[in-house]
Amino acid sequence: MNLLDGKKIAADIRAELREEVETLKAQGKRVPKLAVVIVGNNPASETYVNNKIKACAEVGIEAARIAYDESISEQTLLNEVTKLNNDPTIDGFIVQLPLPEHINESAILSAIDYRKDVDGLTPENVGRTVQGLPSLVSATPRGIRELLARYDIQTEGKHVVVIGRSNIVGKPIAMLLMQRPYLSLPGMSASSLGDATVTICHSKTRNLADICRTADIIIVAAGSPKLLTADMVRDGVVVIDVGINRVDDITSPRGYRLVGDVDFESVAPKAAFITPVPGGVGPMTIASLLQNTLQAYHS
Ligand code: BQF
Repeated sequence: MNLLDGKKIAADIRAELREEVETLKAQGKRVPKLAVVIVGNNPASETYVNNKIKACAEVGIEAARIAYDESISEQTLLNEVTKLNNDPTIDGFIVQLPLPEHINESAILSAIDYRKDVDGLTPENVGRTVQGLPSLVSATPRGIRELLARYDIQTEGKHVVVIGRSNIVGKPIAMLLMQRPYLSLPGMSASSLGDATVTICHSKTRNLADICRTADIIIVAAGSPKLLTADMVRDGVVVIDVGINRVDDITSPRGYRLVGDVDFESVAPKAAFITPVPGGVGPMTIASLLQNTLQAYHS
């Protein structure tokens, strides 16, 4: 078993981005700037936003945190989006998800100018990604691609099973890995990835275990601890665990610990490569957000 060390690869990417930003500065150009909009006080969201702002600081990207109370109206949030769309000092921005129940997430996402949509979630960017056109790709799928590429894991002709059908992870990673590689996107070191045969599974899929046992690569993004167990995988499988679940743990200082969607202990011995949680896909997601911010700056 080999670990796919997202923590290390993400640090490598941040170092590369830092060089790029240093070069811009040395050329007397302005520094890229990201804005992060956060609504309410979900503790997990606070942590994620802090991770993003800290990563910006490390690479020299300017970051603005724009916080709103839980009670903000959809219209006020739409106005904030319009303001950021029209602010020439902002290269890219994200609206941290999930949003409170009373706000229509898709209305907010659709209002974001696709050129500043560094989360890659607007209909424009999703459509362009599906068509293999230059686009800002959703950060987690971009990170997964980057991780596979940097470990020289090929996908041509491979059977990739994706568990989870979200707009943020499941759907876009399936599209990207199925794509013809010559249609792949600029700024990605992942140009050889693609050409996979992809099966997308979800909570209503029958015979999930049988399908998984035919997979060369399994990407689990279901949000369910220990969903993938050893009996569901064959020897030599590559496993990408996108799950970030908090489980109670009285021995941990915070009272919880993070686990993925994979029963790591039983699956890892059978896997050729596997991502840990924490330290796998999560840090790659943050690094990809920074890459997207540089991409938006240059376009
Ligand atoms: C790590 C996210 C679910 C819903 C909304 C590093 C992150 C997580 C883990 C992180 C996530 C998950 C983010 C680790 C951002 C990834 O060391 O393993 C970083 O900050 N993430 C998010 O912004 O929104 C989410 C998961």
